[in-house]
Amino acid sequence: MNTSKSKALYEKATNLIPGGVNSPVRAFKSVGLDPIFIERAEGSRIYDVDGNEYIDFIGSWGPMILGHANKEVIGDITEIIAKGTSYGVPSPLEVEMAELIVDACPSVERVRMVNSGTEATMSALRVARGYTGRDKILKFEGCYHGHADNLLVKSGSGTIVYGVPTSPGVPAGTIADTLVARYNDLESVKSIFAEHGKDLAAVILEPIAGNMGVVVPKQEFIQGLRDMCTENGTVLIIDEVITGFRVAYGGAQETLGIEADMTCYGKIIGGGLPVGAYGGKKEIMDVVSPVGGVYQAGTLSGNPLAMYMGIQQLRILKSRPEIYENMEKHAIYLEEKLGELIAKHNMKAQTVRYKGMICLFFAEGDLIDYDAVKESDTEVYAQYFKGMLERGFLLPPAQFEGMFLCAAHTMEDMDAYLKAVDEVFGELVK
Ligand code: KE4
Repeated sequence: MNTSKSKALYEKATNLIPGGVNSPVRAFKSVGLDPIFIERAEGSRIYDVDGNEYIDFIGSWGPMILGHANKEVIGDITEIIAKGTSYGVPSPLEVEMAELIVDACPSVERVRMVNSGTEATMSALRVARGYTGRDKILKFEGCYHGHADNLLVKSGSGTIVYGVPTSPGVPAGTIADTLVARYNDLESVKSIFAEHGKDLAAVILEPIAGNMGVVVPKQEFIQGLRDMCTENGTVLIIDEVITGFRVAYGGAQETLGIEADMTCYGKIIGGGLPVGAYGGKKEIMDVVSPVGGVYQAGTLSGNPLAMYMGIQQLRILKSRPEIYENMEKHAIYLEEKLGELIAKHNMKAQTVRYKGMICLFFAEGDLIDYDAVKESDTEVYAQYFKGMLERGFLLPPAQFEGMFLCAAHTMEDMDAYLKAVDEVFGELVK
């Protein structure tokens, strides 16, 4: 397939932008290819600058749940733009967005808009620390909550408790209060609470771990976290940047039947424009400036365009529950048919699915935590990605990301994907 224009753009971009991309995963490094550059997208289709068409399973990593360039989401955006694009003073659209989020999630009584998921989680942790007067936070190995310094932490060698930075430039002091436990391992959490419980400001977790591919929480793990946070006065922050409005309109808190103290959002609530939000119980959020002393601010927070696109998207999702039913139906179909293809080709692979979220892992075993999923064969994934790209399917260029389905995908898209998988599996060097 011809990718000459992408290659020329990439060559130019790498002399202007680190790695030629504005977010590392877009560089296709994990799959050993040069990235394609996108010209346009519509519905479930995306087109690169060389005119190649793909069925898109990245969906901008989540925001495009209704498909690209959805005319109902776009609505009257040009009229909104004509009114001005940013005021620096409150506007009605911010109130409407806040109302939609508060109505959608019972545990969110107050919400603050920011400009990315990173800002949301970074701010939520500061609020939790300000509210509790405590410093320590607990995250889980394999979960990603954006690139704030105190969250770029992985478990230390052997000692699962105190983390080590996952990135240069993160001072040891910044992560000295970040503890790390194993996802789905309540015992690893109990021992941390036993030693640090009264110093723990917050526990933050992905309710379904979308940055390990798709890893599903055990119900007792989630409930155990909730109980331990309640007993210790620790703020339970559920990071719904991926799952919010994706697994259900009420997010993972609805489907898991769990109530957070604070919730973080991003992606879907912006309809494809830059956005994030954090919210929670009134008692906690009242510490946020200008009500309380915890400072957090943003020039473009609540930007009218992002609010408008997000409101349009949320209104459609709220009014059409069949969107979630259809995405789950597609995911179940893929789970079933991929299982058949894995058996047919005797692949060391499996799918993990939660509602409409699904990941094809080239791994065996019980994929319940990072130690398990990191055994995936990323080389085979790279071959699968390449083979699918050449057949017109754009998958996440990394094994540890799930496929993002959207309302614009059809059963024909699913069958076309499966037909291509059958061919690619037949070619793979296992
Ligand atoms: P952003 O700052 O990228 O808007 O959100 C950070 C974030 C927070 N929490 C969760 C659970 C997330 O998944 C993310 C960001 N997700 C990645 C992909 N899994 C974004 C893609 C990228 O980094 O380019």
